[in-house]
Amino acid sequence: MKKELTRQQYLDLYYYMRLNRAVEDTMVKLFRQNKIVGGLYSSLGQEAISVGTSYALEKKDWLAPMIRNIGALLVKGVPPRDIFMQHMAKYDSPTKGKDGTSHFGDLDNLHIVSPISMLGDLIPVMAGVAMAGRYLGQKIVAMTWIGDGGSSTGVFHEGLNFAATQKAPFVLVLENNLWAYSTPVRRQVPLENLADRTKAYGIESYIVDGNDVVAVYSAAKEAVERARAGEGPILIEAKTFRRLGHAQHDPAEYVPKEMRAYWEARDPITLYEKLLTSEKLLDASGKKEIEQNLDTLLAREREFAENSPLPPGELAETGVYCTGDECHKIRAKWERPIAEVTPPKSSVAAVWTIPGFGSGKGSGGTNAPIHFGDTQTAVGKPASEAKSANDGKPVAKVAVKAAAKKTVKTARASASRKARR
Ligand SMILES: Cc1ncc(C[n+]2csc(CCOP(=O)(O)OP(=O)(O)O)c2C)c(N)n1
Ligand SMILES: [Mg+2]
Repeated sequence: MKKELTRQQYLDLYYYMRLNRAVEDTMVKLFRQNKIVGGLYSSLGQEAISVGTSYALEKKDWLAPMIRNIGALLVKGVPPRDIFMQHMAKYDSPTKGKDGTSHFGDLDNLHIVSPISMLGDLIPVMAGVAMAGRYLGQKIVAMTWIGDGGSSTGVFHEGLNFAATQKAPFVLVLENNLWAYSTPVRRQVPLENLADRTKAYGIESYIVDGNDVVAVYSAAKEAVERARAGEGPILIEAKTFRRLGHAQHDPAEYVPKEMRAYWEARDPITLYEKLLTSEKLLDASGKKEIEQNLDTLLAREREFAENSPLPPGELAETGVYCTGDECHKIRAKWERPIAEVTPPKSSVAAVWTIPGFGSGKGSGGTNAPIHFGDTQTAVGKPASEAKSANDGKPVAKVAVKAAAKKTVKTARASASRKARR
């Protein structure tokens, strides 16, 4: 499964892991200065997972991060200042100061769906994004992450089963860091490998060392290619360890010292530096140059974030609820004829068919009082122009008229019943 990487790819993986760690280190400082307004979570020791998996995606692909996936945001192109400002609830932040953690996305440019706090809920959402991409013929892959704890939620199972039956081009990364808050994984799942859960959905899975960025990237690249080729969803279980507490407030004294020591000796960045040095891809001066670039970048980004104002009080009520077009436009657009994206032409095979389905006939052979969507009918004409086979009248109007006739009849019948009493 090991893929040959170019020199640039090796160095990119290193740069993004270092950037991931440096951004989070900066935020710890900001937190201790009381400048972070919400909770602060850490991906210390898990950087290889966020970076290695998201680096396997193409620009057009979609991702939805969870709390320990700042590395994936950076790889996708989110500038560090946005992450700082978001956590400081500044007015120039992606949510204009409405949120104090990482709940932001970018649907238009970077193709990032905002995190959802309810664990597991991003799975059906991203399965849906993957399916939407397929309907539109975009050949995209959607990716999200889940923890060992989150993999025991109902929606994890529902979502993965749904994605599997739909053969959605979707990659789910299960970060098994051995702890869900203070619960060790062994006390909540009777499995050694959480990847075994996929057997229940008939889908493929990989198990990787989550502290080996090349192994993570290679597995992710293969999974993304297979999902894109129409093989359906794939789960990657990355074995790792949560080095700090659940969030800044949690000293995690419940974690055995030997366990922590074992994993601290397997720091993904230190391990990768050793590999890059032995492969002659990085030397002391190259490392120094990267460190200086990161220092300069982060000093600039932090300064920008600190100088951004807090949101003006009078805007507290705005942007809370969707107000229609001035909030966001719904731009549903069929880029391919419906016939091409529904069985038998779509990549999801029809397992059964109903004769006449989609022709406007009900199962009894009469006109069905339904049509397909408001934009197009099954034959590609706007619904308002669709003619029923019988009398040439628009299908929807026939249904309305028939219903109106029935109401009149019922009203007459009850009036005559009343008169008889
Ligand atoms: C459905 C749901 N239940 C509980 C929580 C509260 N909660 C947030 S994070 C967390 C622990 C998650 O552990 P895990 O999935 O292993 O992720 P990790 O924190 O280790 O990255 C819990 C219980 C939640 N957000 N959503
Ligand atoms: Mg966990």
